[in-house]
Amino acid sequence: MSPFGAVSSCSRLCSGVWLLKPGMQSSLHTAARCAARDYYEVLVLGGGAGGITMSARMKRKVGAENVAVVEPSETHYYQPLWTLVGGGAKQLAASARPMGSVIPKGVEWIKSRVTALDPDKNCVWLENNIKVSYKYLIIALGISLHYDKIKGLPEGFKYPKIGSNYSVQTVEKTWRALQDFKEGNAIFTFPNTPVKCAGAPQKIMYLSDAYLRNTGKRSKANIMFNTALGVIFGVKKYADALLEVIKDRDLAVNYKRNLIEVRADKQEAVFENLDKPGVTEVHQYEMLHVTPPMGPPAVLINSPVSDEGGWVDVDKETLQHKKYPNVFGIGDCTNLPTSKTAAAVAAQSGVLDKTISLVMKNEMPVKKYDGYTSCPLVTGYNKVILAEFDYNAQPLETFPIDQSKERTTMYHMKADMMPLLYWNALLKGYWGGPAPVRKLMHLGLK
Ligand code: FAD
Ligand code: UQ1
Repeated sequence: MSPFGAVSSCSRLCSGVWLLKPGMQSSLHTAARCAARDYYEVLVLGGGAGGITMSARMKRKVGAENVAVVEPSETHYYQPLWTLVGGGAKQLAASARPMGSVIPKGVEWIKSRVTALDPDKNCVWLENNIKVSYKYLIIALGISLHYDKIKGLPEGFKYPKIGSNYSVQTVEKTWRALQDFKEGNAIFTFPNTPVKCAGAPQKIMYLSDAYLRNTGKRSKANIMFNTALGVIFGVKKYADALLEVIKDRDLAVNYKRNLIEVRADKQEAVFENLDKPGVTEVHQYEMLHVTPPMGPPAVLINSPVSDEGGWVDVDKETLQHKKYPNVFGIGDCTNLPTSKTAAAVAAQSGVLDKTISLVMKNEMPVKKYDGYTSCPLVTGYNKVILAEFDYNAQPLETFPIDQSKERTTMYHMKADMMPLLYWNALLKGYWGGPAPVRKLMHLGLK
């Protein structure tokens, strides 16, 4: 028996939030029809890259009517485009689609937020104390942004000269700050936490450098990358290439510098020196790009499915939960020891599909995720270094060319091909990462 009953479920779940805005493609899925039930064979938490991809794959496996996705947002964003939006090369609107249009047809959209997980009872709790049970659970809740951990933010974003490509609210401010640049320091930060797309904090620096050169303002700019890390990138092959770019373009890198405060009214950024506890540095800025501290979603902290850090505790090769065999994790919310990207989600989705198939047949999962992840390092308006690597931080490149070189072809792949691949293949459950392409491409060389 449903905890809210057939009729009351509609009224409780539907109070306004189920209605779609004009123009949204309500016919593509069942969210607007309030058919929420209290049990699904497969329940997916999160309607981002990992959640939508897995619901498409699960629909093929068990039928749309047996799958539901819990997701509160009206809009699904292709976040990788935000680097280019912040650099003025793409419009924000191109990164957005109505959530209803990406949820696979027939799959239930539970437009709510997960508030607690109870894997011992095979159920989750949603807003308004609604309980939903499952046979299999896929957790794809992403990573949370914590601008509020920097003193003076997020309220500092109401001032000009400051932006952040990491949030839909602030990404267009990056482009405005860049266009507004007159003279002084352009500062780009990297926080002291795990992040998604670890290359993005520096990609916007390279775009800004290129923009200032194109507009004749580069000689008036002092560009610096203040990073909490001790290296520019975690894979030596690409780090070496990036350090060359940094030298060529006269960019300054300050390691072990962590942004702790923004005085946006005075255009000042305060950094702690991680090598010298208690020592802080204040920099005046003409432009500031903030990469916020990040962490696991609040609902996962101290949850039974999480490790001590709050990340979903999964087997690194099969993506099956280490303690609950009917629970799986994908993407940024997991403790998979690889760089958090949509490219990683793609490779993980193929493995997880196989893992779940076997678990459904009471067989042992065998497919092994190698940690594949990729970061198209945009180094200009027509240049990309395509970093691809595995759990061992070893390059795992798709194309039989030296991908550490800046290439225009790779820029077009990032800017024009990847969005198509994302919307039309990944989110539809047909793209499990480039491993088959890599094998084909490298065949000719053997
Ligand atoms: P997300 O796609 O973030 O989805 C998480 C979903 O969970 C969201 O829809 C959220 O609303 C939902 N959610 C959160 N809490 C709850 C809750 N309590 N209940 C229900 N739902 C909830 N990747 C690349 O591969 N290449 C790139 O070039 C690249 N560049 C990037 C540049 C930027 C500026 C950014 C921000 C990201 C970039 N990424 C890139 C990273 C990529 O976007 C993410 O790694 C990817 O989206 C992760 O997918 P996910 O499903 O784990 O999380
Ligand atoms: C990828 O698969 C992917 O997910 C769709 C991305 O996210 C947008 C990427 O940025 C990249 C680089 C890949 C890998 C794909 C190829 C063809 C190298």
